[in-house]
Amino acid sequence: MSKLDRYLIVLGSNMRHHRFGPPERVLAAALDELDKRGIKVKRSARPIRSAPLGPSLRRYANSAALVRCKLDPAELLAELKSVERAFGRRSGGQRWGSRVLDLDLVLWSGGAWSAPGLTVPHMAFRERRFVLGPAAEIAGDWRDPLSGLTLRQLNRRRIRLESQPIKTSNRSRR
Ligand code: A4P
Ligand code: MG
Repeated sequence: MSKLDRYLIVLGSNMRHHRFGPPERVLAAALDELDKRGIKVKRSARPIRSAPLGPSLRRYANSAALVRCKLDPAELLAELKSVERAFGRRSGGQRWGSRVLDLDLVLWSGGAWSAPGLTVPHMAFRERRFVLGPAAEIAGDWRDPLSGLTLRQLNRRRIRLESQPIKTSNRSRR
């Protein structure tokens, strides 16, 4: 039997789907679709609502899932993109514009992967509340291979940084 790889995927949606309804339902339907395609969902986080990062005006629903499958990271990304398309996501348009479904590959049990069009760990995941919150909920002990920190530690550090008062120098005060 071939060994299954483990992945942490982060899901986002900030548009209704004509059949599934509001963003939270879109995320639940996307998890069902992954399962049907042999990407077995072992755990999933409660969806959170988050303010949009970037130009979009609509709030997001975000979640994270721990999955197992036989695919390597490039094959899994191709499958994630196929699911996005099946949910009506169109390519092109404004960067970070509204989307019915976004599936990002954040961590892989094999460590780091770098190829044109795919970088794992996901480049921006360490700074994002809507990634670290759900990710730490389901996989707090998973260690980021680059920083050596667990998802729980990265999430705590992010909360600490965000709760620090903004320092202003005397000169810039008016
Ligand atoms: N790509 C490279 N590495 C990866 C990876 N690890 N996982 C490439 C997924 N994709 C990866 O992604 C653009 C290209 O990144 C892909 O073609 C893939 O080859 P995309 O999903 O087509 O487009 P995108 O999502 O708009 O681009 P980008 O820059 O990856 O955006 P992000 O980082 O996904 O952020 N605000 C809130 N509150 N919640 C959100 O979920 N998401 C975004 C998009 C912006 N603001 C948000 C949220
Ligand atoms: Mg994406």
